[in-house]
Formats: sequence, C-alpha cells, structure tokens
Amino acid sequence: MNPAEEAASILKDLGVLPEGDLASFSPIDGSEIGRVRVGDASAAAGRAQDAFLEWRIIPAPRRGELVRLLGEELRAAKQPLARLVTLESGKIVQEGLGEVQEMIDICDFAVGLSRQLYGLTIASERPNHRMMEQWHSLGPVLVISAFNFPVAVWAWNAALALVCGNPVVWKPSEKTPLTAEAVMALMRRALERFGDAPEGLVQLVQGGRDIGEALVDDPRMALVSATGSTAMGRAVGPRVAQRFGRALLELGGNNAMIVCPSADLRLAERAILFSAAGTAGQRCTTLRRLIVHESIADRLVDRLRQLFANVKIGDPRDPDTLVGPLIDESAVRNMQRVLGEGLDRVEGIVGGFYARPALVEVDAQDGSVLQETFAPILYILRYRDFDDALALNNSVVQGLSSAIFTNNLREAERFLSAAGSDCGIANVNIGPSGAEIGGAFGGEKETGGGRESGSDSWRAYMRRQTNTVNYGTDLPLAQGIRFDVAP
Ligand code: UN1
Repeated sequence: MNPAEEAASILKDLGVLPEGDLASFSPIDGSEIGRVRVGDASAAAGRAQDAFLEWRIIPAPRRGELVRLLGEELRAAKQPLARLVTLESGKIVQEGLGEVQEMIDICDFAVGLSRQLYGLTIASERPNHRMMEQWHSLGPVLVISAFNFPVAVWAWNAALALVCGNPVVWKPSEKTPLTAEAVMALMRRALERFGDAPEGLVQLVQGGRDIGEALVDDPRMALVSATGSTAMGRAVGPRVAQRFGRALLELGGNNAMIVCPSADLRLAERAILFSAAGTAGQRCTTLRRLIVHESIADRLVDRLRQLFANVKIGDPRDPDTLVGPLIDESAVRNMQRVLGEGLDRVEGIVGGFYARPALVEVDAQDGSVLQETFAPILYILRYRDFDDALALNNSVVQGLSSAIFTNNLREAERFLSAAGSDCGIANVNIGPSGAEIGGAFGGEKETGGGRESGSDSWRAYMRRQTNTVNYGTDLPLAQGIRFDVAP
C-alpha cells in the first residue's frame, strides 16, 4: 500500500474523515495523504473557558479517570497510531511505537498524579493561625506542538493539564494534522466512556500561523505551552507576556556530548549513532556537537565514519531502516545550505526527502555549529583539557540537553555540578536524546526555560494560593506590627 492508501485506511478505522482545506503530505514519497478542516480560534477559546468552569470543580482523582481511559484507548490503538506517525512524520516504525508509548507512560503518570497534587502546610509566626498552600486549576491550556513529536508532546501537556483541572486546546503543526485528528478520535472515545465531561474540554484547532497567533493572543488561554524553534518562541513568548499570560516554552537545542579518554567507546558509538542520526536528526534533543578528547578522537571518528556510511536509510516502514526521510524539501534545503557539496542526498523512494547523516570535523565552534539545523549533521570538535570541553559544551545560546561519556568519577560529577553543564538535561554514559517521561523535560537559555512532563512540572499547569487562617480570638499582625484602635 502507498502512504495515502495506508493513511486513509487507518483514519477510516478511527472514524476520521480526512477532508478540508489543509493538506498533509507524507515525507516518505511527498504524496498528499489526507486533508483537515481549518478551525475557529475564538470559538474554541470560548468553549474551553466554559468547560473550565465545570471541569475545575470535578475532584482531581475523577479527572484522572478520564486520563486513565485515554491511556487505555492509546494502548488499544498503539499500532495504527504509531503507523500514522510514521506515515505523516517519516519516523521509523520503532520510533513511531516509542512515541505512542511515551503518550501511554505520561497518562499512567498523570493518573497517579491526580491523587498527589500536594500543597505545603507552613508554620505561621502568629498564635492560633494556620498557613497552607493550595494548588488550584489554572484555566484553558493552549498546546502548540511541532511535527517531530506530533503526538507525544501533546500528551505530556494534555494529561497533566486535564488532571490539574484545565481544558486543552491543541494547535498542532501544519505538517502533521492527521495524527492530531487520530488522537482526537481516541480522546473522543475516552470522553464518551467517561460520560459527563463538559463539552469543549479537549479541542483541536487546525490551521496555520494566523490561527496560532489568534490563540496565543487570546486572554482565555491561561497557559501557552509551545514546542518548536527558538524563532517561534521569540514570537510567542512576548505576545503571551504582553497580556500577562503564562508561557511554557520548549525550544531549540544544540546538544553536545563530551567523550573522555576513559569512555566505554562501544557504548558511546551506539549512543552517538542513535542520538545524532535517529529521527533523521529532527529531535530537539538530537546530538549536534561531539566534543572528543584528542587521544581517542582518530579511533572514534573512524568508527563513526563507518557507522554513518552504513546506516540504513530509506522507507521508514521497512523494519531494517534506521534513518527515514526529513520532513520536507525545505528541511533538505536547510541541510544543503550548511553542507553544500557535502550533502549526500539519497534517492530513496521517488519524491521523498532522504539524506545521509553527515559528520563534519571542525576546529572551532562558530558559524553553523552554533545554530540548530534541524537535520542529521554532527559536528566533531577535539579537546585537550577537560575545562575546555566543558566550556565548549556551554558556549552556545541553547541549553536543552547534554551528555558525557566517562568512567572517571571526577569528570562525571564535575559535569553534573553547579559549575558543569548549563543544560536542563545532563546525562552520564547515555546520549542526550530519548528522555523518559518521569523527569522534568526542558532547558535553559534560548531553549526557553519551560519544564514539561514528569517530576513537579505539573505546577506550571496550576495556580498557587497561599492561605492564612486565624482560629483564635485575637488579631495579631505579622511582623509584630501594632495597629491598635483606641477603646
Ligand atoms: C522533542 O524533540 O521535542 O527526549 C521532544 C527525547 C524525547 C522527546 C523529544 N523523549 O528525545
């Protein structure tokens, strides 16, 4: 079956009618695989606001039940949804399955969380007073997601937002609208089984930049959680700040790995191949800079050249393929702009956007090495002193993920220390990509500072309220202030 036929059959089984003005193309062969209708931003925001008033008073563990049902629907539809991710984003089969698994995992996490939205109790300085902190629902959450994780990133946000008591409005990438429709179909099944969820609790608004901007500017969107390029974040962040909305930004990365003399090179090689060439270099956590100690550099680079030359590139539906296509022609052009003659365009299936992952040795960290080119290009830098390697890791404007391969305890601990990697994620003896959902995900500097997914990231989806209760018969003031009224 060609991608269009396969997509049509999956969507039909899910009850999605692929019609409308916005077309979706498969990077596998460049063909159109379906269409969706453009949404209405203002109407969606209105419905979300109405839903909020009802949803926020439903007990959180009951809200968790909806997410539990979504997890069940995702488990049941894991294969077809993963297949659609492959058809629309070009991810290989294993990674498509991994992406849906990430959705299931965050649902499980959020169900548990729905009974753990804990606040503190605080010792009051005044007699017969009690202080505490409560976490209340925030309001509608706008999720803007990117093509490279077309469904998982929505799930990170939606699962948390829903248990926290917030409706969700989803504006997916224009490049992956069909997977969003498929997820919404599964969400509708979960909502139906749940029974009495308010209308408009979870909505999908398809469209281009204008629709995204209208939603970003809408004061009813209490939180804007946006994943994409730093350029996108630079546009979204100030607009949300202008209206004092809350923004959670997960933007570009320029992730490095330091390989030290004591590193287990067998492990390092595998980690480098997966994190640099996997997902055709289109993860925000993709490894883009390899900082190798000069004593092992020749050996490692030789080995990587072999691996990169032999990695199987092609149709992502073929189980042997490790590197599928880039998302579209403009992605290949960006890669070409950086590599020039060095681009090895692979003529896979006619019309698709296939390129061989590239290794580029550089003497200094400048020019395109400082930028995030969303393509499989790995720059290699050599170092002599550990301090220099650390400085190279940190001297870029992005701060998402980082890794070190070493068996030297001092190097590992220095990398993780306050004076070590300045990124939101820092790993030892694993690559920078492929994070689990249990940890907080996000990064510093131009990566935007937001944290999604695990740990206590849920707090971004709630509003904090400090309460002081006087159960005494006096009115003592804080800081011992006297403000007595004459008898
Ligand atoms: C992204 O590329 O936007 O850590 C998210 C990873 C994945 C998520 C990437 N779990 O690589």
